[in-house]
Amino acid sequence: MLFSEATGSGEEAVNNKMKLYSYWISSCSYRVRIALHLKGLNYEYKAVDLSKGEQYEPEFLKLSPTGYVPALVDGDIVVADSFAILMYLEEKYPQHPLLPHDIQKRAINYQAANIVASSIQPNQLFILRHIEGKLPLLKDVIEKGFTALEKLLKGCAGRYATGDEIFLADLFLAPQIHAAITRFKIDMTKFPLLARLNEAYKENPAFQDTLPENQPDVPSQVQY
Ligand SMILES: N[C@@H](CCC(=O)N[C@@H](CS)C(=O)NCC(=O)O)C(=O)O
Repeated sequence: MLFSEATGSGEEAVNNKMKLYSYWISSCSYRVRIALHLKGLNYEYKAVDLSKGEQYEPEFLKLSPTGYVPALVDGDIVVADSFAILMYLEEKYPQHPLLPHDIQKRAINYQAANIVASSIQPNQLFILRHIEGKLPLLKDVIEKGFTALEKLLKGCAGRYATGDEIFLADLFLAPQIHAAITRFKIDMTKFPLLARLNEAYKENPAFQDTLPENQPDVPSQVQY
């Protein structure tokens, strides 16, 4: 079998379970893991080892045409791309809504999510390899995005990004802040609001159980 499985339950139960194709350190996968946890959805963890190139296997490309994780299989439905998966989960499983009712807050959630996904993140391996050794450049991009997020969220943050409940923005922020600290050694004292949100994430199991280092495919020696 190509992708390693992380559940030991009976075969029938496993077959009926949603499957999440994920990689431990992938922040796009981490977002989806948080949503599944918040919505109380059980899933089978299918590890796609990006370091071994498993994302290029034809079997995986059938699920994710770009060859990127995450991908979700829910019965007959296959969805790839974290944003699409989150929207799918939101519509199919409305428990613990990922978007607030208030239209302005909804818009801020979309904006914060997209700042992370489009303005900060170059997660594709070919880009990362291309700019290897240019850590200061990556740090600048992250810090520019974080500066924008601090401004955006200043008026509306509560315990979480847009109030006292966890919404979409938090699902994008927590993995990005985690990566900024562990992989890019960003000094978070420059971003007090984001640092405070990160403290709240640290106290919440939806963010902790789904951390990269708590995934079944984490290597024995964690190296960020
Ligand atoms: N827009 C996609 C981006 C997914 C993405 O960049 N995934 C990265 C890991 S976070 C990946 O699979 N990289 C594998 C590669 O570049 O070969 C999403 O949000 O899911």
